[in-house]
Amino acid sequence: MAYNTILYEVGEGYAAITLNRPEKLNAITAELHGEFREALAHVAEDAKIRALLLTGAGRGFCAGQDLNDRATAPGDAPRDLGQTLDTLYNPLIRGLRALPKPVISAVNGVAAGAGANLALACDIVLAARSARFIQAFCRLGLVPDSGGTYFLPRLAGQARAMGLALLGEPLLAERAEEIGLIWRCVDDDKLAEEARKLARHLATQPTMGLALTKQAINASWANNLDRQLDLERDLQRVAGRTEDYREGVKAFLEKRQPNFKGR
Ligand code: LHQ
Repeated sequence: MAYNTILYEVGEGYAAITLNRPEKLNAITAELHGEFREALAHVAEDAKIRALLLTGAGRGFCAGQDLNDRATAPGDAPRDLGQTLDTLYNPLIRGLRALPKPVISAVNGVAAGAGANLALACDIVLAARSARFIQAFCRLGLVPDSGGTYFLPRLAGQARAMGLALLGEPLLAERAEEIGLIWRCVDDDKLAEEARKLARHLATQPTMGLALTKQAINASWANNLDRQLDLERDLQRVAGRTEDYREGVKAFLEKRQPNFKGR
């Protein structure tokens, strides 16, 4: 598929979406939103795609909203940013969280504003050692969006969430790993291969089981233990009916590697 602002590639069981406005550090425009949405719909629909990899072209991952789209002349009525979130950013974040396939972000460089939180919305976040995360919203008088106020305190704790959001200082990838904001930081020249390796691996795994696991872990934030135990019961019931569960047990008993089909 040919797009203007993203690259979309499919191979070895996974799809890769590369934000592709490198001269603007992959800042997000309305066009990019539209193309991303379309690509995500393909990923969701195609059963042969069993994992998604998200990364950026060039030296940045994503610098958030393209601020050129947001310039206003004196006397202009203020833009309704709530509507922008309702129609563009929130559906994107919800779409990634709800995608019944694992999503990896490979943060190849700076991730700022909505770009940082887009990365954090993914299930597994890998980052290049030179990458940095910036909650740039406070520099503009804005509130962290795209899930920032949800992810930051949950992943890194209240004190760090407040510091990051109120100060807007860059957080280096190594430190992001140390404080549990991301899964792993790797050397810059290893990022692309590590990310593809992970995507290839996840694409061979029991996709339904992974999707249900993702659902359960994401739901846990809003549940007490009782409700979570009930949810685990319900989801395990579904997982226990998959072909992959049957294959997993059979392969174990036959002392061989399982051949999961994602069903
Ligand atoms: C950019 C951008 C950018 C346009 C770099 N836009 N061109 C907001 C409003 C509406 C609704 C929804 O939600 C949001 C959420 C948000 O995302 S608000 C936060 C928006 N992002 C930012 O405030 C980050 C702005 N960028 C920066 O602070 C720096 O560019 C960072 C720290 C990311 C990188 O710094 P450098 O490595 O020094 O690169 P640079 O600043 O030289 O940028 C390279 C080019 O990219 C440059 O263009 P130029 O034509 O001069 O070479 C920048 O203007 C352009 N660029 N971010 N968001």
